Amino acid sequence: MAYTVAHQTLNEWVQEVVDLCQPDAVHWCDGTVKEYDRLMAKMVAAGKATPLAKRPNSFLFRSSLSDVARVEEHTYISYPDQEQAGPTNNWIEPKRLKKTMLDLYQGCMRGRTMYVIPFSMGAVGSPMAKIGVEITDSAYVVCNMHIMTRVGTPVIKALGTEGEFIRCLHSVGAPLQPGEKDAIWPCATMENKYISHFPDENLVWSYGSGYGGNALLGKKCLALRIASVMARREGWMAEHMLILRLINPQGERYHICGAFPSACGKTNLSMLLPTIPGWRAECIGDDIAWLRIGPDGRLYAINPEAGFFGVAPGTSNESNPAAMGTLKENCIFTNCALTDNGDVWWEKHDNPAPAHAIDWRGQDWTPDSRQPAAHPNARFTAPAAQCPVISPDWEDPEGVPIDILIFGGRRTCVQPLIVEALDWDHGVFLGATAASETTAANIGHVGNLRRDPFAMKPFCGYNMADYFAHWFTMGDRLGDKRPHVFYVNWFQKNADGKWLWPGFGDNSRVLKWMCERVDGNADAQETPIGYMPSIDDLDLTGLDWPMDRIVESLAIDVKAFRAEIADIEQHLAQFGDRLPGRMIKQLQAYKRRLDGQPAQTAASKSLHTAR
Ligand code: O2Y
Ligand code: MN
Repeated sequence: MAYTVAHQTLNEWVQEVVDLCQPDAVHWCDGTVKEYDRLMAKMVAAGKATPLAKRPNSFLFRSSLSDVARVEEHTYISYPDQEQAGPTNNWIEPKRLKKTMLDLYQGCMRGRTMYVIPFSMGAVGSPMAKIGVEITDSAYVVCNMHIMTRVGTPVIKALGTEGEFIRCLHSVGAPLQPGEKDAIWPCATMENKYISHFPDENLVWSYGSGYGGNALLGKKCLALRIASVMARREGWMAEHMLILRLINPQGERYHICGAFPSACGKTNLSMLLPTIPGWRAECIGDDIAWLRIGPDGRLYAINPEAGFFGVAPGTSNESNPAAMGTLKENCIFTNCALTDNGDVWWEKHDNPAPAHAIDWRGQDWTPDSRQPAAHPNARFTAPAAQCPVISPDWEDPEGVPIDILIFGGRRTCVQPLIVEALDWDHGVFLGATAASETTAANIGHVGNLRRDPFAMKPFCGYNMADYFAHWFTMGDRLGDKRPHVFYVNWFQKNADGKWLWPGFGDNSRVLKWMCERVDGNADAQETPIGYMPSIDDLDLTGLDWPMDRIVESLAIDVKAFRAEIADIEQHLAQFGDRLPGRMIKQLQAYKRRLDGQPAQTAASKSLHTAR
């Protein structure tokens, strides 16, 4: 190996991977624009990328038909003891998993270049940043990592000779025989895809997929699955949350973190344009928040990422004008349709459907085609700095102080527009029991209800029951500096299938009520499911929307909530004895409230003691 850095352990690991995967060449990434341009030019020449005439420095990729999304059923959290992974994670014992994967890795990079990508999650030098090194045989991954993280020489410098780094090994799993022509999107068959995490070793091994969260290992693998374990160990939190700053007409700032499952409009909310006169919003992050308690005892959040990897279909000037502004140049598009004039297009784009396009499969497409032009999980990769509403403080190494935590999901019925938790422990209960209807972007059968605690079900790197306990502990440490906790549902429909709430920029009206609650300036009614505004408590100035629908969006059907208790009990029961006693207390109190009994009775004493 010709090139080495000053970090001996890193050199040794790279050499180990060279010996195992046997690439034809090794390239250490420096993170420069020149490097990005050279790799992109190579992929264009090989027919893997299409430059877009209509968008400067932007490119379209088409994946293999079988490699279009995260593969949860092939994602593993590997500890010696399955209990540590818990019931919500797939588990294989580390020795066995490593044996299987080492067999696959053996010679898997033959005929390819191996790229070594030093990257930082968080601004280089931030006290909250973590360094990773991804080794990959995909130039597409390198270019995406350039946008999504901070890559290259500054990271190597920050590592020095002995800095700690998280090892992330990735291969598309498609070695080339001498003279063999490469595929447009090389990857392995489904049964040979493995996205494996070894949290005890701060180690990620990914094999067989070149797509998104399976391959850009800084994102879900490091910044959530591995980081959640580190966070618990070190007393902070790694969460699947957007970060938003809301500014009122007086210039007062409120910082909000929101946890929503995939495909619930998290990116849209993070770039919200408030419709209430005088209110402004700035985006700090759209997907992941790292939170720690600052010197003043408050909770501070950073966005560890540097870009957005957003779902393209549905993104438009109506749903997310700021995202559309972000996408004007310097972007990578994956599995969007290609128009004849050299632009991308997707379903629900502002532009009308083109008369002809090449769809995500590379086939001719017309509006009469039965299939969508873009894959429902088609993506854009875009630099966060290009977002028209990015906060000037989005890279503040200390983070921003969080006033409000929001949980939510996509429910067409039962769950009202907005509820405030009665206290921190109730907020943890709301997060732990959060549920959403599934969509094409998170796999499973579309329309099923799935409990997705804290939107972390696919991303928690350890036993979810211990994760709940960590939330309780963080609340104890925060004391009276705890953020207020809310639960929202923008997605209710009435019996005619019409939306009850307009959503998008009008969500600012709900956020305003939250800010007023933080300041003690807004009324709320105590209900069995939490504090709720009446319609008069929401600022609806200038809103052109049927009032009866808003009234309906704030109604609660106690019977419907009671009917879901069995499902909540079943969900919590999967954690067995590991479930914190405080969660059981919350469940009991919730049931009593729904039964119309006082919440503070001696009954809670009969429950087992809180951990
Ligand atoms: O399908 C993928 O690989 C991407 S998944 C993803 C990407 C960006 C932000 N969030 C998600 C997610 O699944 O939560
Ligand atoms: Mn996400």
